[in-house]
Amino acid sequence: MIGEVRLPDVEQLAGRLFEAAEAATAIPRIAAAAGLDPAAAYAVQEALVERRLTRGERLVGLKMGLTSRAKMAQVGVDEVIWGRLTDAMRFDDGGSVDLSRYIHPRVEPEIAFLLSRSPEPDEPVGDFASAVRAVAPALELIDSRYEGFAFSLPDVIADNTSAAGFVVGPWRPVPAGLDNLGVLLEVGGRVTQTGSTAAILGDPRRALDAAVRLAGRRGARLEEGWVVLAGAATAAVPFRPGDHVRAVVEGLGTASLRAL
Ligand code: OOG
Ligand code: MG
Repeated sequence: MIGEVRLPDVEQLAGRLFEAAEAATAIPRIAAAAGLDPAAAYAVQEALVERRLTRGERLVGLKMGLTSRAKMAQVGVDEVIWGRLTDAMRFDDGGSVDLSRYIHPRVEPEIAFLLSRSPEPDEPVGDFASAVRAVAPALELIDSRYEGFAFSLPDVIADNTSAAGFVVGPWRPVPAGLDNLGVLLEVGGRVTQTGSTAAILGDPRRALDAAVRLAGRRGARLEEGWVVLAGAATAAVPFRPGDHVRAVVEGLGTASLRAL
């Protein structure tokens, strides 16, 4: 047993979420009926991502979620969460993505960190000069597998925190300060969201600390060469065919993606 859920249910729930993503078809929320608590929901997430690994995908990083008030308010969940990123989710900067593979995709601006080594599970890496090789502006494509893009905390954890895709802009050395950089999200050259890296737990470096600590608590270790997304500083916006989106982070540059 994990929480209220029998182990076989973890696999069954992971299977439902996996099929929903494969078929690009939303499903009803699962957590309340299955009695999922956050711990059991992380077990479902692990089993869900395991299905991707079984078909040949590779883990390439972690994403933090709900690290800003703007995001918490948008989805009505106010706890920091994390999910797993695989190589198949990554798109080239300036590239394009076929949106018919998704249910109700949204995009949001992110900050990405590139790990230069594997931090110890409880190590504070907030000063992180020794653990981070580079930083980059990034975009995340999120796509809840639940109807109406609506979920509880355990629902969204089980659904790999809505992870669907990401783009990393040019890497650059970590600047002295990361805690007050302007963030813009542009769609078709028009600014649709504005924010600051200060919105991300006060400083996006705290998101990295949280990644190490929260993932470590579930037995997941961050690896050298992995990408860590710090969580969006602004609300996400719908991503529609024909849209060209760009994240602009002051002093770091841009990352862009086109929707087909
Ligand atoms: C959950 C994922 C949150 C972020 O950056 O805060 C997230 C969602 O909004 O569906 O990726
Ligand atoms: Mg995100």
